[in-house]
Amino acid sequence: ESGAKAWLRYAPVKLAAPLPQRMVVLDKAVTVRSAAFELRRGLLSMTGAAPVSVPVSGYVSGLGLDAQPEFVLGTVTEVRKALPGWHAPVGLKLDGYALETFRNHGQTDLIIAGRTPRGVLYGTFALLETLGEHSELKQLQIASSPSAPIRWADQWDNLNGSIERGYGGRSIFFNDGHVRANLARVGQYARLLASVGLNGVDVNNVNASPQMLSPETIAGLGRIADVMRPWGVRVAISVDFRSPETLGGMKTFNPKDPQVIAWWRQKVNALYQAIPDFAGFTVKADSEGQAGPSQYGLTPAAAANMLAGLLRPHGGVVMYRAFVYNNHLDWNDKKADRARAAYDIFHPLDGKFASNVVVQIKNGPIDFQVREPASPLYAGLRHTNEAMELEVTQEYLGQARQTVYLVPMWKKTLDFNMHAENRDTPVKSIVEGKAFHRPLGGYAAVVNVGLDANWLRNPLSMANLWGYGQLAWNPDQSAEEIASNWARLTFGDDPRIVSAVDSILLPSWHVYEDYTGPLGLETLTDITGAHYGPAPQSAERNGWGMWFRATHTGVGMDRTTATGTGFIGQYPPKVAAMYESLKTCPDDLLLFMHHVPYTHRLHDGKTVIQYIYDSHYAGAIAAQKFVDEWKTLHGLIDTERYEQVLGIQRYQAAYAIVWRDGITRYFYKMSGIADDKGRVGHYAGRVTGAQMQLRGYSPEKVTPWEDASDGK
Ligand code: BDP
Repeated sequence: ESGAKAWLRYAPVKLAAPLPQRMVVLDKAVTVRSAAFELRRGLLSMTGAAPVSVPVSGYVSGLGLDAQPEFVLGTVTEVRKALPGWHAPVGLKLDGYALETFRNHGQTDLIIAGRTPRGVLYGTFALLETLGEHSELKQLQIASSPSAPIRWADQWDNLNGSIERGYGGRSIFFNDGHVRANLARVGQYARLLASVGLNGVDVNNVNASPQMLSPETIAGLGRIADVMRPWGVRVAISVDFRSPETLGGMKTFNPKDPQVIAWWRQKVNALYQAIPDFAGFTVKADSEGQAGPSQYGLTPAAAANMLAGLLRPHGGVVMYRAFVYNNHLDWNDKKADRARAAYDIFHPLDGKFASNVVVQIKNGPIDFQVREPASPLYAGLRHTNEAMELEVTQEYLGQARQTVYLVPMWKKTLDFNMHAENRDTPVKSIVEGKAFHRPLGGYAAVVNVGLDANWLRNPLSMANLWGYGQLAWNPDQSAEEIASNWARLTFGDDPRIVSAVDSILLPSWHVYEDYTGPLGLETLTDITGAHYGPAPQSAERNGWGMWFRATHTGVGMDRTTATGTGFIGQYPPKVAAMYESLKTCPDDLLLFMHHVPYTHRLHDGKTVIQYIYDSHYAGAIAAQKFVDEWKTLHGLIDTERYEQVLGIQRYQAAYAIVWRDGITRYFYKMSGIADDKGRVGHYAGRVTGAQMQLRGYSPEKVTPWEDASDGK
C-alpha cells in the first residue's frame, strides 16, 4: 500500500448485523451528493455491497418513505419532512450532524442528518468511521457538532511549486508559477480534510507572493475552489500587504490611502467573481521581513480592518497572524524577549478589530518549539476573535524523518487553564469563542502535504493530520483514543497492531523532547537554516531570540517579573504566580521561565545538568525501542508501509544519538560539570572520522563545533 488512502482505506469488516441495502438522498446540494458517493464507496469496500440509491418517492407529498430499511441522507429540515415522526436532536450547531437508527414502518432506517448540507457529509464520514472501528452500527444515537466554525488547513506552498517547511514533496496546487493543470490530488486532499471535519484551506505561503493576486492566479484559484467545493472545503489565500506597490505599481501600500483601498476592493471583487464562497485572507505583516502597517505608523488593527471591511459583504474573514516580532533583537539586552512580542503588540488592540477579523495565535509564544507554555495572548484578548495556529508539518519536530505524535502536545495547550478573570478558562474554551462569547474562532494548522503518494512522507506523521482534525472538531477527545482510532483505520484493527502503533506514538513527543531540548530549553536546533539537527550555538547570540542563555554557571531565560524580562506578568495572576516561583514552576518549563545554576535541583532532587544528561540518554534509548516495537508488526501489515516506517525508525534511533551527543557535549563544555554516570565525552569503541586513516580526505574544523566529533 502506498499510504495514499491514509485512514480512508475502508478495509473489509465482518458485519455483526446486516445494513440497509437502499439509500435515499433528500438533498441536491453538492456536498450531500459527495456524501452519497462516499457512503457507497465506503460500504462497497468494507462490506462488499453498496446501497442502491432509490428515488425520493412519496416524500414530496409528505407520505414518508416506503417500508424498506434505508440509509436516509439529508439536512435536518429535509429528513423531518420525509420522516415526520423523527425529531432532530436539540442544539446541533452549524456543520453538526445526527446519526440515528429510526424505526419506520416496522423497519430500521439509518438517518444521517446534517444541520447544513456539509453536516451530512461529516455525518457520513463519521458513520463510516464508526463501522470501521466497531464493525457494526447498532442503536446509533449520535449527535455531534464542531467546537468552532473555523477549522482550516494552511499550506505554505509557493507558486513555483516548492513548499516552505514542507517535507512530502512538491506542491499539489502550484508549479512553475502557475496553478497546476491537473488538480486531481487537490480533490483527494479536500476529501481527506472533509473526513475529519476540516472546512478551509489557505493554499499558499504566509510569506506570500504578490502574484497570488494576478488575474491569472485568481482564475487558477477558481479552479482549485471548484475541486474542493464538493467536499465542503473553502479556499483562502495569504496575501502580501505590500501588493498594491509590488503588483499594483502604486507608490504606497498605506491601508488608509483611498487608492490603495480601491485596489484591494477590485482584487476582492475579482476573487469573489471567481470563487463565490471564497473564505478570506491570512495576513503575515510586520514579521520576518514581510511589510506591514507599521511602515505608516499604523497598527495591525488598521491593516486587518481595512481588508475585513472589503471581505465582509461577501462573508469572508481576515486571519491576522499574531506572529509579529522583531528578529533583530539585541542579545546583550537582558530585557529583550521575543516571547513578549505578540502580547505587547496585540493586547493593547483588544476590541479594536472588526467582527470578521480573527487573530491567529501560535500555540506558544515563540515558534512551534518542542515545549512552550500556552501563549499568554489567548487570555489577553477578550473582545477579539481568536484562532489557534498549530503545525502539523514537523518543522522543529523531526520533519518527516522522525516520528513525533503531536496530539499530546496540542492537548496540553488546549487544556491549559488560563484562569482569566479568575474563572476556569482552558485555552480551548477561549479559541472556541465560549469563554468570552466570541461569535467566530477556531483553528488553523500548517499541514504542508505534497505530491508524495502518502502526503507527508512519514506514514506515521499522518496521525498528526488526523489528530488535528479530531481536536478541531472536539478538543475534549484524548490523545490515546485519537491514536488508537487512527491506527485501527490506517493499519488494521488487530489489537497487536493498535498496541504497537500506540506504544510508538504516545511517548514520542516526550522522547523527542528528551533527546533534543528538555526542561523548556526549546528545540536547540539551528535557527537560520533548515531547523534540523542539534545546533545550540546557532540558537543563541543572534537576533532571532530563541535564546536559552547558557553560561558557564547557569542556564535558562529569566522571564520573571522580579528580575527578568517580565514575560510571566503577561499571564493572568494565578498562572503568573505559578510560573514566577521556582517552587511551583513545573520542571518541564523551568528553563523557559528561569535562569538557574546548573546545580539547581529539580523537584525530585536531581540537578539540572544531570537531568540534561540523563534525559538525553533515556530519550536515545527510547527511540531505539521504537524500532523493536515496529518490528512486531512484521507480517501483520503490508510490506510497503512496514519497510518504509522501519527505515524511518532506524534512522530516528541513530539520529537520536547524534542529538544526544551534540547537546550533552555542549552542556558539558559550557558547565564543566561531569556526567555522574561517566557517559558524556567518553565513547568507548567509537572511532571518529578524524581518527581514521584518511585517503583523499582531511579533517576540518566545524562551526558550530557541536555538529562534529571533537569539533572536527
Ligand atoms: C517559522 C518558519 C518560517 C515561517 C514562520 C511563520 O520557519 O518558515 O515563515 O515560522 O510562521 O517557524 O511565519
